[in-house]
Amino acid sequence: MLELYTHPMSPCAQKVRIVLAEKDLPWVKRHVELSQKENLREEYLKLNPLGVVPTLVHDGRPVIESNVICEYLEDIHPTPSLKPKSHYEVADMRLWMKHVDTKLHPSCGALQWPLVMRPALMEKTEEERRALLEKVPEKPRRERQKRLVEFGLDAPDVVDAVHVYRKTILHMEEMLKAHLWVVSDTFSLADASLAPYFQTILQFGWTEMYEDCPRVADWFERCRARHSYETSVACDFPPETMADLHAKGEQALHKIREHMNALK
Ligand SMILES: N[C@@H](CCC(=O)N[C@@H](CS)C(=O)NCC(=O)O)C(=O)O
Repeated sequence: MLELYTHPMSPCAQKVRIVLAEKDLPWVKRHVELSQKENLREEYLKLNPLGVVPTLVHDGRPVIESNVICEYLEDIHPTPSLKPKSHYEVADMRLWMKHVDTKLHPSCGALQWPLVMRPALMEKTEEERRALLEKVPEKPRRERQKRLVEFGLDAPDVVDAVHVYRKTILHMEEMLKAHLWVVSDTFSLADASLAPYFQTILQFGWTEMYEDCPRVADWFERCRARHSYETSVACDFPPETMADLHAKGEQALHKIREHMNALK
């Protein structure tokens, strides 16, 4: 039995849900309310000491870190395969997954936090907010979240995040000249890892980030057209949620543009 501790807007949980759907694996949803910091509760920290989603529990044993979970699912259910054929392409796939985990993911957090998490935390008293943030286990993440709560879109992390996104998109555009998907002609864990980070761009109405990259636009359309994307990501973004997120994204669009233009 597979259980997944997840949140609909978490891109690293979306990544795992895409992989579960691609492999048509049944799983039980355990919702973790991130805006209420349920991820920092003691019972959850016993499963995932880093206090983040996703966590996969397989027959009672936790597996953490979305990339590790994806490879674990690939290992236990190799068919249909989400690994390219050659060893070189597998290495390339892992490099993309690493890039997503270490660069794109924190960047996505820096863009989402001021618009989504910060308002929820601002409803708490300053004391409650501080106490919650102090509980974040890893120092770099804790400090980043504190900056994003204090400075919102003016935090230095936001400009860096836009630059990471743009450089990633330009790199993908180059790679997609050679093959249909990011590392080869077949959809792999690299595509499953990247796609959710484009949902963030879409939901906030910032698609001009890739409008000069037709191959990336086409790649994302093809990701969205997959059954796995529809049932694991798009289904959690009904029109009223999209409208709300669009409105939030619109407030930030001038900043996103400003940071994109600074790169030109
Ligand atoms: N490297 C981790 C990152 C997990 C992560 O940052 N998850 C976010 C949601 S996408 C989270 O749970 N954030 C809660 C928090 O930071 O308080 C993974 O890939 O699983």
